[in-house]
Amino acid sequence: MSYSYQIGSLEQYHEAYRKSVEDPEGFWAEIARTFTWKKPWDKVLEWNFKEPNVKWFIGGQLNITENCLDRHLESKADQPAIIWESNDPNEHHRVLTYRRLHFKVCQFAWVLKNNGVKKGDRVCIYMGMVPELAIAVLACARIGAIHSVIFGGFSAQSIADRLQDAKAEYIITCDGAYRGNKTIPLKPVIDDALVTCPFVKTVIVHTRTRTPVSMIKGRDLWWEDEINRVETQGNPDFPAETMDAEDPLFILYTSGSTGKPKGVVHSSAGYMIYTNYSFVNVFQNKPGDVHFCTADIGWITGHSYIVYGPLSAGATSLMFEGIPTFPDAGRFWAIVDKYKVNILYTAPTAIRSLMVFGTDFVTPYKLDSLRVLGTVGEPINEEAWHWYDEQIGKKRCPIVDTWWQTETGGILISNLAGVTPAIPAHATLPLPGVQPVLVDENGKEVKGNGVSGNLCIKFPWPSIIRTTYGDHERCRTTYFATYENMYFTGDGALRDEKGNYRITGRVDDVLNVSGHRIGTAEVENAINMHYGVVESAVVGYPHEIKGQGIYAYVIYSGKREDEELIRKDISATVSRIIGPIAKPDKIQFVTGLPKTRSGKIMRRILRKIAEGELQNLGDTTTLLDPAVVEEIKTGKQ
Ligand code: 6R9
Repeated sequence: MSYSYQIGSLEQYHEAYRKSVEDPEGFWAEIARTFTWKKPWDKVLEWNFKEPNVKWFIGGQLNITENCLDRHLESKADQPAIIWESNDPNEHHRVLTYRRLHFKVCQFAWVLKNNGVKKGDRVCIYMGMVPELAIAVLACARIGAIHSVIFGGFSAQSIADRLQDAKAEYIITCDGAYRGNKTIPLKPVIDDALVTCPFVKTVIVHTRTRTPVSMIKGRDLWWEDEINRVETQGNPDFPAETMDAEDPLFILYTSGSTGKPKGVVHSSAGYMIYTNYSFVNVFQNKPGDVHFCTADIGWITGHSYIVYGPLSAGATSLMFEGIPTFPDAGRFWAIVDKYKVNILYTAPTAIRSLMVFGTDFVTPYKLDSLRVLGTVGEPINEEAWHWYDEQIGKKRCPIVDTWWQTETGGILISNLAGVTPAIPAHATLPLPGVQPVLVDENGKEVKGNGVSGNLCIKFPWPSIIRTTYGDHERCRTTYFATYENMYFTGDGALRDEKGNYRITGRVDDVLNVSGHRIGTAEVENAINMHYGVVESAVVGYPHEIKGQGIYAYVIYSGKREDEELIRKDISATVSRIIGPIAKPDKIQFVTGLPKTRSGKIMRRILRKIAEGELQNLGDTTTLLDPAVVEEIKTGKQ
């Protein structure tokens, strides 16, 4: 399949962009027509950002898995859909052709049906990076159930919060997962979560590590037994459920500036079309390419650019179970050579962590199959950009710096590989269909070039967030109420003289640690749960590898005979409440926090101290007690 809407030149980009702004409905309808629909749409778009209410392809019916699987069976049945590389390089890899993946997804859709899962039910998926994770996701979509994948690094408490919020009655998990030289328990974490979630009816457990797990009669089932049951039923094809274009496809929880993570809801048709369109154009995928996105499917990047984007485009997606430094820091490059990877998509934090090991781990590999490199998740610093360009791309592979968010579903601002110019550390230009604007603090649009402001989008694109699960008002206030008639991203940006965007990072209280979004309020809540903690304030600070590190100021009431031990205790509490990804990098004990007279913590000051900018703290006269600042400065970690 070649894609009629793949942009091949700078002129074509400008032409597509112009059309997408002048006639968005005509533009997206032309692309949407190339997909498989059960019933065509009546109207392309209806929207307002006030409520908000955005609907694309109204009246259309489809199933995303027919577009990701069935429609490729005629010409690509034997082409690899998913290539899976295990954590252990000596363990046999697996290849699932489109025929095989279709078969497996249908089989597991039967398993879900046999266990009572129906259209609209929420199914929580907590698994390692095994092919069965992709199979489970697609089987949910086939049956019309709403999947909610939770990253394997979240704690039992975080899982319980999400299960309760989504009212999910079904869980798919693994006994455990392999990551580097560790075996991570998964089912035991689910067991802990279920203590407070008695409404969960069924847990299906896939065997990966075969570590001992408890299996409760009447609730827990082995994946393999359930597949055997389907096999004895004769394995018929599973007819894909008819979904309305706007039926929810999945929920994915993400952090915001308030304490509780939000369940971002994406639609069936708009999400499919936009992830496909952005995949095809940003990475310039060609038939036969091997696309390696190193993200975990527990994050939006994995949803959009391991599963739905590549598969809807009939591409080959490489899925990797392990970590970049096991068995050594050359693992990514070994995988590139082993499978002749053409497109590599990873995060700046991974690049920085590998740079530290030097080029000894790169030089043994040819890397000559690579054609396109990509980055995502956080701003990339120029040093990492150049290392990636020189050492990995050998200066012959365009780097796409892709800016987007869980809420946007797909890449919104990025250069298109080899088609539009790359600029180090710049996401550059919006994709067709995306209308970014910069606004000042008063909400006024900053026009022209060579300016900066808060990044908003003023027109809907097909994969825009539809709601936050169970709380539409929260969606409105978080994204659509800050500036009238605009979607507010939470990021700041610069627009250079030529109109290229450079994303500077979050302007709200959201941290980006190793490309993972973590709310400061979430971490504070967890720290405050620790015995002896009176109050805390969390800020980010520049971290060489992680991009941002977590710095916590803690007022502790108990005795602090062994401060190091208490720090470890507090970290253990955060790990228990949120998960290891949210553990503070630094904890400083203080006796007070800088507060305004109205009781608000002055984070600006705490941020400066954490950054080591002790001289330049700005105005502290409005503080209730300016003396605490001196104390905090002296005790800086
Ligand atoms: C896809 C993803 C979203 C936040 C976003 C921004 C940051 C992502 C970026 C980038 C600079 C890039 N971000 N890509 N910043 N340049 N190319 O990461 O989604 O986990 O929701 O995070 O990540 O701050 O607002 P998500």
